Amino acid sequence: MYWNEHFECMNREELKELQLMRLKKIVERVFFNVPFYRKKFQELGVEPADIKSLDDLRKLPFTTKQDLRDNYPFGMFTVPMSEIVRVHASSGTTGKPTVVGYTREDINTWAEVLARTLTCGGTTKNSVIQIAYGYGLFTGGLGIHYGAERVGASVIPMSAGNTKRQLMLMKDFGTNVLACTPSYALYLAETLEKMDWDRDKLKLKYGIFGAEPWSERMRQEIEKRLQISAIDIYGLSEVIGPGVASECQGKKGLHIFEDHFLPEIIDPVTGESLPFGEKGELVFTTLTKEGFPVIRYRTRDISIMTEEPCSCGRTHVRMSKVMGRTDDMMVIRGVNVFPTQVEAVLLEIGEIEPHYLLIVDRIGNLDSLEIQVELSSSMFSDKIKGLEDLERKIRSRIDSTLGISAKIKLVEPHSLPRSEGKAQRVIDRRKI
Ligand code: DLL
Repeated sequence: MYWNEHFECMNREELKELQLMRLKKIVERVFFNVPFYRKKFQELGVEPADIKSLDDLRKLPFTTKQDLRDNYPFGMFTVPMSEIVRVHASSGTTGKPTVVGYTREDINTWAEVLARTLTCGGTTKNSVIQIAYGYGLFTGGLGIHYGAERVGASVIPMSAGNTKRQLMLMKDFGTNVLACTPSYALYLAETLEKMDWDRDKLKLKYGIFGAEPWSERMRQEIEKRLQISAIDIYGLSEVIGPGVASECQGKKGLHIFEDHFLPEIIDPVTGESLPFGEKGELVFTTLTKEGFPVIRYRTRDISIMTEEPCSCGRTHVRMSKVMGRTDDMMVIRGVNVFPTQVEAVLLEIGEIEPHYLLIVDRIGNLDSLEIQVELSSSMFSDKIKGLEDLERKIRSRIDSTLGISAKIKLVEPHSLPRSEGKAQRVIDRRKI
């Protein structure tokens, strides 16, 4: 079943024409409204009139998270703030978040691509959908919320957490679609088993899972334990949020909604475009966004694209499940975390050495983060009370800056391993 058959199943030649027309417009839009883009284009000697075919996309510069940081908070917007009706944010690589803005029309586009995504996953106007992605600056909760309303489903805006209550309402309200991160879905399954409920009390049929990497093995596990059909959905705040790509019930790759997002796979080292079938970094150009369009945004996510027709009839290209990252970003309980963010917090606090180790684990299907921090020699001889205060201070700063709770373990000076090359800052014990 399709949400918008006209666009989802468009003949590819026609689709390419539409993409080119939209690309020309968006290039003009950023060139004339965002000084950052104009300068970058001029440095490369390109201007909007040079875009005559889709291949000319390669003449355009890439955009990175660092560029967004340099233009923090609203420097990349193409409209005045009076036209922006919503702002979201995701983790930056250090202290400041990456900020994205939407016009009213962008919210409309977002609801459209999410209506497609949810329909791919089995949601209809008769569904009762429980949204257990976080609501707030994170794009997951509100993004999917608008899509679900567009489809006409009955929406339960639960947000994340409160697991027993989630299950109680799931039973009482007859939820049949669950939208959350895959690790939270497993945690819900586990809690359900512990509560010794009869699974038949739940009407759950479909899962709409994403925002973090998960494997086929994990899918099988979730599908078996919750007795549902689970699809993978992909997106990132910089491009729009969830709604960039979605699996259909064929579950053989995620269809990228190409009438809105123009994808490329590049070699992350040389920046060369790679052909279909080759593994590389995903890059997106938004074709319709007004408030905050991006040109060739480097996602750092590794995937493979295929153009082969899909059994579902959608003509949009598919990307494989995300296979990794080209940087050191981790997703812990749905929150993007860069080791450099932790470092920035620690250095601000002082009293400790810039030696730290992040230990990520998955205990009972819940991600845990422990941060081991080396004390300075002077602090080491200090009183226990001082150390407890320090631990508390670090925990609360990490919580407020990264939006994630962590266990802090202060360790003796010189006790963390030193390295001669790249420091190993992360031990990830999760078996995804
Ligand atoms: O995670 C948007 C989203 C919300 C997607 C809900 C799906 C569902 P950010 O917080 O900006 O946006 O994080 C984006 O998360 O670059 C990937 O590294 C990772 N990611 C998102 N979806 C998937 C997925 C949202 N299905 C970053 N598989 C991306 C693997 C994913 N990684």
